[in-house]
Amino acid sequence: MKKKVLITGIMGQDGAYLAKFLLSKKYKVYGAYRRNSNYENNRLRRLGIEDKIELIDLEINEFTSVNYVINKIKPDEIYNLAAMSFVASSFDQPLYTINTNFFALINILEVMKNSKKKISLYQASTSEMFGNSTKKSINENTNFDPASPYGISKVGSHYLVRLYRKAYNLDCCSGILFNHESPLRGEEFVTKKIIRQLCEILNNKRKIMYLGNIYAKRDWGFAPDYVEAMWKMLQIKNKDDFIIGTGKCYSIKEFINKTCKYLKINIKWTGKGINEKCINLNSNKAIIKISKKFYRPLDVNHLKSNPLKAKKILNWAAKTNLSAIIKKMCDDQISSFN
Ligand code: NAP
Ligand code: F7E
Repeated sequence: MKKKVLITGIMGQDGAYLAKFLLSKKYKVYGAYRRNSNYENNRLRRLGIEDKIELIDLEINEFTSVNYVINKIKPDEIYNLAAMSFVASSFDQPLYTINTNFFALINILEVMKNSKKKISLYQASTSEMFGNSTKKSINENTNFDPASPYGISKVGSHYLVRLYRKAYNLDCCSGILFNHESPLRGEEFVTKKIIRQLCEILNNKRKIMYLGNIYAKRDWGFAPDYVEAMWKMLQIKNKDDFIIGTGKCYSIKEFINKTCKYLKINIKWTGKGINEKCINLNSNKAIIKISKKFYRPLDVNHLKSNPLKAKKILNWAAKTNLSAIIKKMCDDQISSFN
């Protein structure tokens, strides 16, 4: 019989890639979504899997809804990916963020605790839990120091999963994933924003883009590589938490330089701080300026993973480097204009 899986946040970047991956592993995929969303840019359709998934309307913050859906499907595995995932917005909507990212998980864990069937759970933890850790590279033993309501909501969830694993012997784990990007990345995240807006500038659809802190560094991987790591975590017998990343990090400015190189836009940087600008050498005009609007009340300046444990125990390592990710995202963006 086919294994059954329930994915919350199925309409998001990771939900879509994970669904595609699990279909290739012959799972019966149930996708939980919220009915009132706008699905113009339906990622499941973009991956050609929309018709292969059973979509289920689920209110993750309503215990009765979560209880009903899980007991009806009786999944073998649950991947809890639904979240208010945009760190900047979490400063404006702290309560909503904590409701979605923390309290909803209690509903799932409580249903699992009372279920006769053994269900395995994957929880989407994040490098944001480490905040401005002073460690040069982060592993599973690094202390948490979250720097946003988003980070705090995810630390809480991370500890909930550990608690239910230890106290009730539930088969659950958390993947501590560093930033991962793809052509399906949400428009608000910095990689997608940079690529979209630079492609628009190249195609004379836009004159200028505004960014915030371009000196923050991130460990960027490729989302399809990372969903495989999620699945691998649920296949091991003794559940544990794993860091998933590339082990390399780059600043936003370096990301821009690499993207401009791929798009063949000749640039130079001038000025400092809020007056820093990126000039297009062909037109001699500024194409990037800094705006305070995109600064966060508190930012995470440096994130680099040490994914050794995942390599040793899961035999998982990131396959796609940053230049390859930029190429895929730029090619997809350019083709969307045609
Ligand atoms: P995403 O594209 O923003 O997708 C999140 C999904 O959650 C969306 O489908 C969204 O629904 C859904 N959602 C948001 N609020 C909800 C609510 N109140 N009720 C039900 N569903 C809700 O995020 P992602 O990049 O795929 O990330 C997946 C998970 O991994 C998230 O938990 C994120 O926090 C975590 N994570 C991501 C990264 C990363 O770099 N991508 C790294 C570490 C951890 P709509 O489609 O209706 O908006
Ligand atoms: O910001 C800086 C910004 O929004 C990256 C989520 O998937 O990964 C993601 O969170 C950096 C930050 O991602 C702009 O200040 C500068 O330092 O792309 P981002 P994030 O905050 O790292 C983690 C692992 C998650 O778990 C999250 O769910 O870029 N930055 N200028 C900017 N960021 C944005 N969005 N827009 C700017 O204009």
